[in-house]
Amino acid sequence: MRVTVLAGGVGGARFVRGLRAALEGSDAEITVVINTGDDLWLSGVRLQPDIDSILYALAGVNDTERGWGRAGETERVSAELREWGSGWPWFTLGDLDLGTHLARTGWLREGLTYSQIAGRLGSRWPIGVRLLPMTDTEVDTQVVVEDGARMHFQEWWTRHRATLPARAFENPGIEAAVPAPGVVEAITAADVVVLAPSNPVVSIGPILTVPGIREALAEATRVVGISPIVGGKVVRGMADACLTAIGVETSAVAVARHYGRRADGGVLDTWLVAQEDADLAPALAADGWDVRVGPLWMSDLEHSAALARAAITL
Ligand code: GDP
Ligand code: FO1
Ligand code: CA
Repeated sequence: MRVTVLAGGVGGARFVRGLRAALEGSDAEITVVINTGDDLWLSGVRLQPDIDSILYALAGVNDTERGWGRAGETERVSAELREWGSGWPWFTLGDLDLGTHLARTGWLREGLTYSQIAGRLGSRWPIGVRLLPMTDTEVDTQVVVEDGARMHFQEWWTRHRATLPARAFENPGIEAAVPAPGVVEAITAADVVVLAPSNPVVSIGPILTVPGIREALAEATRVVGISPIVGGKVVRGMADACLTAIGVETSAVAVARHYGRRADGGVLDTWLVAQEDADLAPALAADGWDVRVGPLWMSDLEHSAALARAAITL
């Protein structure tokens, strides 16, 4: 069986860990197409937060409490960078994490592409999953705020904690980008493609905006989406601020409609919602949706695996 997941960072990582556990012992192939809109240059190194979140989580070296970076991290270099006035004082580059950024930046300078680098990063630990960036082109997400000013997504998200009212999320240059090698094939050849319960706007959004990815999804065998919204709330994080900015209500139904059914030119065949949102299912079903109720709380590996099982056996 071949399963391809479109994913952002933490929500994506939890789901993919569950999927790997659910398929353990089988000869299934798992590919994750990861958002690179969060990526940035800082203090001369390239960061790829969503790729690193998934890599670290699959390797079991992630900081599970903080939700980003490495477990057992120290911050000596970051303190020095602050003294030098390099980088952003509100954005911490941990020492172990910096090792990843230095290695990546070194490989970039040697001429490797981001997808080749993802392959190298993924080969350090036996993660059992193929990691692919959505594209090899740098198309960082920018946020347009109320007075028309724009800033990097990380400044809006991490510095301002998504509190500045946003007008739009943009990925300048994305119209000229192409999917990274292997992405289209991973989508069209999969038995099932899963849209992880990731941020629909700034994690799944950029992936779907890369020219060629929606077209690939149109040819996919089956596409299942999992709601990141449970009972009208984001399970974790600030995705509601992103949804509000693009005029989408924070509800499992509104997010489904935002993605759309493949039969109507959207990207999904099936939408998985939580028990808490079961009462919303009939409204979607009346519009032709195949909507199912599933175990949407990924509170631990067991629950993540149960969700993954539900998503791929529908
Ligand atoms: P980020 O890149 O680190 O922000 O992570 P993602 O974009 O991959 O995922 C963020 C989304 O994951 C948030 O909008 C959460 O609502 C969702 N999420 C986190 N944990 C869970 C969970 O246990 N169940 C579901 N259904 N969604 C979750
Ligand atoms: N998030 C924070 O809230 N504060 C930080 O200092 C921070 C540093 C950081 C460094 C590397 C990295 O890969 C991620 C980092 N994050 C930090 C998380 C990240 O900014 C966002 O949560 C994601 O990009 C949203 O998915
Ligand atoms: Ca992200």
